[in-house]
Amino acid sequence: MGAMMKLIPALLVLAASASFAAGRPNILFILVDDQSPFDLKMYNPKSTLQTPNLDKLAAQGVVFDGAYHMGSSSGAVCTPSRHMIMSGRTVWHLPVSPWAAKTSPPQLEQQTIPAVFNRAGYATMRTCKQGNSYEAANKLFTVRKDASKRGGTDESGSAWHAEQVLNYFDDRAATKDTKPFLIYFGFSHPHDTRDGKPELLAKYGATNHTDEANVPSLHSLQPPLPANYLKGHPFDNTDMNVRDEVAVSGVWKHRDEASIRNEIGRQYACSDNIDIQIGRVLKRLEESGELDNTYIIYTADHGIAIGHHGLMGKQNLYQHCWRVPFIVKGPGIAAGRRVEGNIYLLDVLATLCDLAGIQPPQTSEGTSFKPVLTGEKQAMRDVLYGAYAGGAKPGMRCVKHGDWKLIQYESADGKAKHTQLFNLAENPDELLPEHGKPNLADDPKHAEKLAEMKKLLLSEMRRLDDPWRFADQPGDDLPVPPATAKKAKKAKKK
Ligand SMILES: [Ca+2]
Repeated sequence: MGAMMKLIPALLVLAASASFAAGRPNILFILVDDQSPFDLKMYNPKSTLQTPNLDKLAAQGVVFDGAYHMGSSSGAVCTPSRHMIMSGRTVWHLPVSPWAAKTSPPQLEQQTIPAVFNRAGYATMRTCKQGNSYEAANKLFTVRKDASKRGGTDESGSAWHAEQVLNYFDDRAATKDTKPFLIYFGFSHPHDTRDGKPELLAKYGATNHTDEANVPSLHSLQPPLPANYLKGHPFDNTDMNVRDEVAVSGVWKHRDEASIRNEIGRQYACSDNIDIQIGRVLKRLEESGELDNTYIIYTADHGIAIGHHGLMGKQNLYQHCWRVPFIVKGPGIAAGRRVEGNIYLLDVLATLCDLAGIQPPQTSEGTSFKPVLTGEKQAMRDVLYGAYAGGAKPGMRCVKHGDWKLIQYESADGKAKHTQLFNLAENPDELLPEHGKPNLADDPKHAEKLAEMKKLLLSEMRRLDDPWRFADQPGDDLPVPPATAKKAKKAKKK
């Protein structure tokens, strides 16, 4: 009996490693457009958004508290984020970055998720929105069903993307395709315009508000205001007039309680529908018998403000925008785990390769976080860096180390200049002096910590080839960066 008891854990470990080593698992990568982790109850107990399918996925897998996108050189934050996911390149080494000709290898698309998995013998399929993405990579998926679907009906909304995946499963069954699959299951929502389905809007007390001259009505079912809500952002953050801050249909420049709560209600209606659609696809996967051999990853390209800190868009580096939701379930991953992780979206390619037993391309700069999935590690790195340079330059930068986070803002003309220091353990909502919470950067007691974090930020900026420096940093003899690549510049700020 005693020996048997001792054997059981060893057998479990063997079984777990055997399923990891089984090889050629399927991959279902689910990407939503513009979702803050704080929209989800698993990250924010006060959220009223219902996501039973994601909750189930989380209970069966691992939830990451520290998953981040690395930033953006343009207002179209989606575009670099999706390039980083596809290629595993860091933010200043993308084909859409300044100095791309020097820092991004030629034909990088041949080293992206679809190209790598096609070569490895996978069947690759993609459905997602059109535009603000990585077109050269997107078109390499063997099956591609892209369209922007942000309407309030099944045909014009999120159900359409699920249909494409379900149709693909039908085709696989009909042709008896036995190749492992990699499906990039993207949605166009909850990105604005947040036209929810009527029954889901009603659930969250929201309307598809279209009248810029007036504000919607308050409703008891509308989600509450976020804890860090403000009627306006208290200082110039270097990009206060970007499209998302002034022109999002349903809110525009309004920041009153009803406009914000209604818009969060619309966001939740869209995210609720996404959850329903994910449920349909997972059910089919289970019926086909392929669920247990499939890694399922759920995440967003970046977060979104919608009233947090008086902001609407994703063009800032507060946690609601820099952080992303991240859930993984699959063979060999113990159920119900919660980890810090400290991963970037650009680690996805290296990780998928690791899980599938494929050599990652040399161009990938990401790190496989499989050790976090297996439970060997709690986190992949200590220091995290974020950048936003879509408005005035250098723009915004942040660095996080443990509970401490520094955000620095600066415009070259000197109009914007601000430094924030947060301890996220005691101030997780990043409350500001306007909320009654002092800025630790102004507190002499934290001068040493501030200096330490500034030093870390500079070292990350150097390590990652950030093409700009702040006035209080060494210039490092950097030339003035060229304008962001034409492709990103022309793209709508979505
Ligand atoms: Ca997006």
